[in-house]
Amino acid sequence: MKQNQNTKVDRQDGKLAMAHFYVAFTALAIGGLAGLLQVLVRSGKFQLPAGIGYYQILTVHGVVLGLVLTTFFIMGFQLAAVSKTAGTLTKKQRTMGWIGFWLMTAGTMMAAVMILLNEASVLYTFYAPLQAHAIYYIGLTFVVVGSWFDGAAIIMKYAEWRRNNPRQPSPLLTFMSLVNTIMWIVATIGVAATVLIQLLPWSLGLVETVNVGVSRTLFWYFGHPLVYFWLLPAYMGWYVVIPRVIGAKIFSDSLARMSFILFLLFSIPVGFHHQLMEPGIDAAWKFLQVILTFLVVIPSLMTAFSLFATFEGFGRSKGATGLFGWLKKLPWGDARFTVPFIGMVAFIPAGAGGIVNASHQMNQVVHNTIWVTGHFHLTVATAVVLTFFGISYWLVPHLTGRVLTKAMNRLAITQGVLWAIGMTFMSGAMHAAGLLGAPRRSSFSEYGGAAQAAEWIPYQVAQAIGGSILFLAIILMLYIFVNLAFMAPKGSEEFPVGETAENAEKTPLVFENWKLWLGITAALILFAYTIPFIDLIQNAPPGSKGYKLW
Ligand code: HAS
Repeated sequence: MKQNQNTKVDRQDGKLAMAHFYVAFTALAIGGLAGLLQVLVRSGKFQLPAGIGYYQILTVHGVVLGLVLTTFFIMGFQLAAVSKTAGTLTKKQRTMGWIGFWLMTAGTMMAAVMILLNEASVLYTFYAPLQAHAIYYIGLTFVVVGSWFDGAAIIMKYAEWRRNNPRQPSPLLTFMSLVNTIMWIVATIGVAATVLIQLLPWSLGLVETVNVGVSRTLFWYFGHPLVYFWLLPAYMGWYVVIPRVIGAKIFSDSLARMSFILFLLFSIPVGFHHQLMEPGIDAAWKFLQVILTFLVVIPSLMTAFSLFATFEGFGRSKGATGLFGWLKKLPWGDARFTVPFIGMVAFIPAGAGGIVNASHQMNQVVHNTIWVTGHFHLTVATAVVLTFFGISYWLVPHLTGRVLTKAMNRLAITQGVLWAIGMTFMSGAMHAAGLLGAPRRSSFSEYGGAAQAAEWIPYQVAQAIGGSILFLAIILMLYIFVNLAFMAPKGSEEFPVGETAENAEKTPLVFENWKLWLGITAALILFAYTIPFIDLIQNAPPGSKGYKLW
């Protein structure tokens, strides 16, 4: 489909997206500082001042980076992408977006205050029986409900576009934003259920106990699609933006849509792969969800295939020869390409690690070790976040009417390279220490004796070195963000939207058949979860009274 490359995101829509980015990058500053403190504490060479607890800092880090930075960035990016490709938001749609933004911001403040008061040191997964102050749960509910308002704006724009353009495939970026939004809404029903039906009444003292198995299962019903909610906007950048940045075409519009639909279908009924070591869930259901997990790997393999095809096709069109000759033809001096590319390279070992995690027997080796922390620092904290940074390098100046100068572009590449070095140390050491059995989510002092800890000290030091380099990279990123938002020279920066290769097949309309896709999604969820939930509720442990959710 032909895109008008010169269309700019409307100024009002740009303000809405930028509001989301201000919160996202403030979260990066706070969460990054908490991360630095954590690796220093884990190295055993530093103690937190003023009675601040390790779990308090860990909660700040996880909530602020894993939930706040991501949700605000993603919603801001998707709103801008929809406005660019499906047209300026109507007043009603924009108002929905603003309501969403303010609800999410209010919720974030509520949760943040509770964490700072040490009333909610329950980590970003807030598993029962850890209990937080009710205001923390209410705050998180506001964040989720706010994101639904943002999502409603995206859905409304898509519906309007389809009405005005019958029997035509929607613009690819709009389609992708819509799929990610639908997946998010379906997934957040799980977390909303555990918070509103279980955790909040329990925290308010209305009930005495909680069915922990049910609450963890509802959390992971949400928790795995959550990681794809982070990933899909990065894939939007890889499929649609990167081809335009390097001067190539999108390999196949249909393949891109197909992979997004597969994520919608298979990302939700797989939460048990986070619970493989837990009692209360029959092994047969775990096995089924492991199979479904391997199915959700397929769209990532399709993405890798498509990206290799785009890069190789482009390189060969420029005269590249040999197996990897195309690598030399890529625009290494352009931060909009190089920084997300580092993310793609990181995603190869990251994905392989995910496959290890999902393999039931191997999960016994790595579960609850710091290997898992290493895994998610390569996935979300490198592949995804570096792509978000790469997007910011052109999107922020596009929205603020400024340009990415040569000096900022150089600094941005330095930022990406520093990130790669820091993360190689930090995540590499986490993977290695995890294989030696080092636990995750625990501070140095809780390792159970110096002799045991001694084995892991070199790895803790490597993590501290890596974490400190990463913190430098965060400072650079924040500096570049402030420059692009407020100081860079005025001008016009392109919003790059790729076009499909001329010889690609026509996109079939079946991808827009939501009755079909939502129907299959619902059927798979019901199949994978109904009986296990009945089991968990009927066979709740002794001590649960009356209604077995508590
Ligand atoms: Fe995961 C735990 C399985 C992907 C995030 N994961 C986590 C946790 C997080 C997380 C946050 O089965 C911890 C949760 C907690 O707090 O407990 N994960 C997987 C699998 C995948 C996977 C099978 N995870 C992700 C992504 C994440 C993420 C994406 C965030 C964005 N994960 C697990 C499991 C656990 C888990 C278990 C529980 C562990 C436990 O025991 O607790 C797959 O989706 C991965 C598929 C990916 C690929 C890679 C494709 C490569 C591409 C790049 C192409 C590169 C190019 C450049 C073209 C198959 C697309 C080429 C250039 C050259 C020069 C070569």
